[in-house]
Amino acid sequence: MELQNLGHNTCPFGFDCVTALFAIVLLYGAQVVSWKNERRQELLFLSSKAVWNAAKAIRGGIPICFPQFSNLGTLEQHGFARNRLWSVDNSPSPLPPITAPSTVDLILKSTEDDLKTWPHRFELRIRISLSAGKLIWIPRVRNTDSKPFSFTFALRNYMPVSDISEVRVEGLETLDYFDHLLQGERCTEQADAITFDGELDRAYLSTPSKIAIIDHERKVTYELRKEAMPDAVVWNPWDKKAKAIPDLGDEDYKTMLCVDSAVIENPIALKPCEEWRGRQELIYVSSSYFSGQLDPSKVLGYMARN
Ligand code: TA6
Repeated sequence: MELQNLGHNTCPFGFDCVTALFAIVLLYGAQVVSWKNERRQELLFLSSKAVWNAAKAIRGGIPICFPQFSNLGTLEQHGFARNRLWSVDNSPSPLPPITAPSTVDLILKSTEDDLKTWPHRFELRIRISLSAGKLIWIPRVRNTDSKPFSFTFALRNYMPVSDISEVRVEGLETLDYFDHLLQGERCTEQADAITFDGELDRAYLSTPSKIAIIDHERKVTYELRKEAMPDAVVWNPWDKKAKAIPDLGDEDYKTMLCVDSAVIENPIALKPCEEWRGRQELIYVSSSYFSGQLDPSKVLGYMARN
C-alpha cells in the first residue's frame, strides 16, 4: 500500500525542504518499509539481508511491537503484532474518516489462536499518514475483553545513518535507563549526548517528547516526537551481535540505528472497553545545520517551541 503526499514546506531554521513523496506500508505487520523524499532517497533503513516471508518481521522500516516489548514470558520477542496480517480499518472512530491518499487505517484483532498465547481480546488500530515532510503514527489499543489487561508497546524505528560513529542522539541526557547489556540494570545517562563506539541496547525512561538523531556525515537530523509513549529504546548491535543476527548484514550495523518510541517501564493497563492512544511523528530534516552554523542545543530549542 503506497501513501502519497506532495508538498513544499519550511523545515526548522527556515531551511526549505520538500516533503517526502511516498511511503510503503505492508498489511503484514502494518509495517512501514519505505519512506522516500523527492530525490527518491530512502529515509528508512532496511537490512541488506531482510527476509520477506511471513516467518518473522522484516528487519527494517518501522515494525510495531505489541503486546510486549521484550523477550520475557511465552510470547515471541517483541510480541506477535508485527508478524500478523492486518486489515484495512473501516471504522476508525473516534478518529475522523480518511480524506486523503496520504493516510491509511489498519486494524489487528485478537484471534482464537492469539488467545492461546495471550488470553486477552483486543483491537489494535494504527493510523499512518504522510504529512508536511513527516510520517505520523497514531496507535490505539482497545480492550474488547471482559477483564482488564496490561501491555507494553514500541514503534521500532530503523533509521539509516551514514556512519554510526558520527551519529549523536540528543534529548536523553541525565535520564535513567535499563541497560540490556547489563541484564537490564537501571543506570543513569552521564553524557550530554549519546554517541556510538560499540553495542548499545538501552531503554531510556520518562524521556522528553522530542528526541534528535543527528547524522553529521549526511548533514541530516531525524526528529522523533512522541505522545503517551514515555520511554525510548536506543539500539545498535555493533559488529559481534550483527554477525549473530541472520537477517542483518554483517556490516549493516555501521549504517543503522534504532531509536524507538516505547512504553516499557510502566505497562499500559486497560479496563474492559477502555482505549489507549499514542502518537509518533518522524521528521526528516536535511540542512546545512552541521556546517557549524547552529548549536545542536538549538535543535532541541526549536523542537521545544514547535
Ligand atoms: O533493543 C532491544 C532488542 O531486544 C535487542 O536486544 C535486540 O535483540 C533487538 O531488540 C532484536 O530485535 P528483533 O527485531 O530482532 O526482535
